[in-house]
Amino acid sequence: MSTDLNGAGVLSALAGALAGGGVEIVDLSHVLSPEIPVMVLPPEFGQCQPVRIEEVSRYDARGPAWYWNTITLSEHAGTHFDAPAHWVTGRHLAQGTVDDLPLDHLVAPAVVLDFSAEAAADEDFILTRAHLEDWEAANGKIDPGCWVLFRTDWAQHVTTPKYLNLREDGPHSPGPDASAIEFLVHERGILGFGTETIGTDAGQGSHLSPPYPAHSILHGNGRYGLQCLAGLDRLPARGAILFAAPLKIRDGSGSPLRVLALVPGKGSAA
Ligand code: 23J
Ligand code: MN
Repeated sequence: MSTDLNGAGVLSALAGALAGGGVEIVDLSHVLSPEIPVMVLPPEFGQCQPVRIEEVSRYDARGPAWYWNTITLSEHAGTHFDAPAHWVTGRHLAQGTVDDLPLDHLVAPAVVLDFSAEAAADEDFILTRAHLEDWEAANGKIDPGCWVLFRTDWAQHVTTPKYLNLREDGPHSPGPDASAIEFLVHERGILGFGTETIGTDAGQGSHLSPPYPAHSILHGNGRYGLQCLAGLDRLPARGAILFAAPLKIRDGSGSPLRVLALVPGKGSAA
């Protein structure tokens, strides 16, 4: 890795690599539409509203030369960011809402943990500390300050009932247990944890200890979540840089966003 470049040199090299294909951009976001599935909670709780898109005008009598829509969005609809204040464990933390996050947390490296085979074999696959230790033995240590992205290939189910996988006892999808998140937060110092599923927690995460361990432990420690990611199959295990900047909603608990990754391009030297 070159450490001999100053900031201007880094940016100039990046501009060249972007123009020349040495660095490519991968979109990790789903299309935000009324069809995208949203979180379903037990009936006694308030619910996430679906996305609404209402046309104001489209080159017609309502506006002859312009097209625009009014959108209605849950803070947790579609590909979205979870801030510490989303969870009760993070309610008193400084810089816990999306309008007041450290900017250097919004652009950060990512590692991608491919557990797609395990998730295909078991829709309730639980990621544990032992899995992370095995992953590190094969791929190297997870760096502090990075996003950990949990690849399950669940994004491919986004247009089908399998995405939420709702049954009488609630949703079924893979996710981490407390041992995995405690390891990542306390022993690896990660920035946040991203998933392809509807939440950072497993579908049956309410039955784990503590309930919803990813939300509880990540946010209680000032860490972030990303949900409903797509395109993780296009990222290297390490070396990507993520741009994940939520909307600046006053006191917002989270926000839909466009997540972009910079990755080495096909034409680039290793
Ligand atoms: C509210 C309550 C429970 C959960 C969630 C939201 C999410 O997964 C979310 O979108 O953050 S588990
Ligand atoms: Mn969320």
